[in-house]
Amino acid sequence: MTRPVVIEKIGSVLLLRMQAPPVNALGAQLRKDLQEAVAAAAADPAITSLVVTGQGKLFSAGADIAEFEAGMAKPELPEVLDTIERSRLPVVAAINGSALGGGLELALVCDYRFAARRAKFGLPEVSLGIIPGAGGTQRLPRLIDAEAAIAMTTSGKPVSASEAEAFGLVDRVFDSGDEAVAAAVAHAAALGTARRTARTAPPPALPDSTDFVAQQRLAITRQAKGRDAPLKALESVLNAYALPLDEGLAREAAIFAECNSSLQAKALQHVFFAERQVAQVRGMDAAVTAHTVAGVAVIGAGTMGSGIATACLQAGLKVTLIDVNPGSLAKGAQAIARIIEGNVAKGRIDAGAAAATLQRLELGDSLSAAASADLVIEAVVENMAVKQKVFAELDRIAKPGAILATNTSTLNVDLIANATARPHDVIGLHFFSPAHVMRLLEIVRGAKTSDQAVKTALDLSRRIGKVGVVVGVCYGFVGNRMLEPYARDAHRLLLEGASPSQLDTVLTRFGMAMGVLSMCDMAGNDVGASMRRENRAAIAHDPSYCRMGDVLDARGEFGQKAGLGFYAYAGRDKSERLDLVDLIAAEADQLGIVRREIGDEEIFERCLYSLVNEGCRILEEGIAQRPGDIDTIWCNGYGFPALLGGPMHWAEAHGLQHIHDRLAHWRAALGTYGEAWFSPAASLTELARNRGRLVDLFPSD
Ligand code: T1G
Repeated sequence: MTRPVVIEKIGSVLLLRMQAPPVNALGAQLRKDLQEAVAAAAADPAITSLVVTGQGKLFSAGADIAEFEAGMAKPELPEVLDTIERSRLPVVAAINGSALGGGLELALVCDYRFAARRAKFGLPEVSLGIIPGAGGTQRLPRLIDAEAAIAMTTSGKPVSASEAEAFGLVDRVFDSGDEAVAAAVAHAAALGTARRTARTAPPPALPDSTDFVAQQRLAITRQAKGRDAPLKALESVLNAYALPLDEGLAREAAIFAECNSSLQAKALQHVFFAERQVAQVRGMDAAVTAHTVAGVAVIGAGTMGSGIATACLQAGLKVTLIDVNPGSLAKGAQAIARIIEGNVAKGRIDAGAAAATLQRLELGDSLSAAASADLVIEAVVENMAVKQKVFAELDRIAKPGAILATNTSTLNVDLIANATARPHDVIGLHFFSPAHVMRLLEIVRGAKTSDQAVKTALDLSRRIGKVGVVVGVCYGFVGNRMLEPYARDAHRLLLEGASPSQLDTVLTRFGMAMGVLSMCDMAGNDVGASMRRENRAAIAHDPSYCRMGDVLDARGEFGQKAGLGFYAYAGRDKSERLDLVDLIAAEADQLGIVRREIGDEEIFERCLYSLVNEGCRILEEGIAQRPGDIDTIWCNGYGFPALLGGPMHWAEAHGLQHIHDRLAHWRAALGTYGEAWFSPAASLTELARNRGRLVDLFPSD
């Protein structure tokens, strides 16, 4: 077994190379080997200095997050770093790639930091609900100015090697990791015995301005959006300016432990691993290779089509945007150019890169332009007959082996696939609007979809910067299927007496990025109505089903794009509609629904417990592989707070039994409507009865 630390003696310098693929996480064995190597070197008079570096694309991604839940084995990272910092041997860090979290903290106990230009430097701990726990909040302020130290620690955002050099965090930058290692060894060999660490640095000072701290706290509170860790990180960093190093380190360790035992940390760490686990697809041949995708054809130049084309272009792919309507094609091409040129204005890319990106875009006014594409993504109107016609045509035109994908958001992918003679090459790629921004991609595996098509879709999603989650075929797949009961009950509560702002306020106060009725107005009440028309059979038994959405659609009040929907819109300003109450009351009267005072708790329970209940059904049917997949979908596509870990993780923490009992309560309390929609899922009933956990029924691996 390869040791995670490879030791090489170069003259009087000992080169310690961390080798723990894929990210040199500072796991138990690596920590132990590092500590032993440093102690042994310090005891060897022939060794005068050390160089530490990483093997592979990263220096180190920090502590092994998988150890947090179980508790860290000895020696813990702070102890190992203390050994290095107190050793008689000066150390040069040769930072071959990104140094994140504990990886940066390791570099901070070294005397010099030589970096490769590609390296990034960050303390992302706050995005895991914790703070740096191995000295980052105490040693960084002793090296760089307060503003930069506070920004890095409380935002979690990484900085580039050139920024780090400008801050004084890095001493020299090299074009490659190997150059950094060679220079580090040469520099280390020339070093005397004096150490240059946080222990020898003068105590740091805050800027003179009296309200510096208050301003920082205000800005961080605003950015934190309910997360506790950024303010905890600030509290710890400020100790660096008030306490001696060892006291500051002790306080940091205490704050770290407090954060790490919090619900927020458990939720955010769950989301971290859930997002990475989605790539493991059960039952898929592990040896299958993806189809090579160099050229993509996108059918339909509307909002979704041009967004999808932009996402592919920005990832370096050649794209042919196709639309039989010349006006739509021109509009789509303009929309793409606007986004790409907008990135130049925002300083994200330079003009040259923008021009090169747009040069990879071709336009086509007939499906035949898709003939040479490796992947075709259809984004035409959400109508089964239209999609089947397009796929039958594509079947004739597209080259053998090309993957044919549909961007349908609800329709049966198997029925679309059956319009071709190659259903094994057909797959659903459900993007979310705006498609060049939203990270989520639902990959819909049809009954006949091949493993190669699934693998190709997973690789594409990673390539275009998306989180691709493989789901099965049913109405609305995972995301939209769970949105149905959540939105249905919000619409019903309107008829029963709640107001749009009351509803949306309860949900945004809970942490949703947007209230469900504001979401309907943003997506378009016409879109919601046309989806319901396609699904009429399943909802016909309930005349109140999203009634107000259909009424607004019939009145042309589609929402934001029409200036009127559940709210009134003047540009970006949104306001309550006074006339809506009468409209709703009239519909309720027609449906025989008696209006009453609705409490916030009722809204909370009915909307969110319905969401969770549908999630359980989806797991029972195997439409989603594991609860974490549902959490990844809802956190990345529907604005469910990652701070709560996603709907299924949250439900577990909130209490599955309680959710079950309250659903049963509403089933009884809401008469026929309750009977129709509030029956607890079988798995929820079972888990409530035996006080089980979701993973008992739906294992994560
Ligand atoms: N611990 C354990 N596993 C990790 C890991 C980590 N720190 N980082 C990545 N992995 C796994 C990941 O689960 C995946 O596994 C594989 O590595 C590749 O990752 C004391 C307490 C480094 C930018 O927050 O941001 O230090 O799915 O798919 O897209 O103060 O991973 O293959 O089985 O993400 O190239 C702070 C977290 C820790 C960095 C690479 N560090 N990692 O991205 O690959 S807390 C972080 C990342 C800490 C100290 C504290 C990214 C990456 P699998 P990947 P990638």
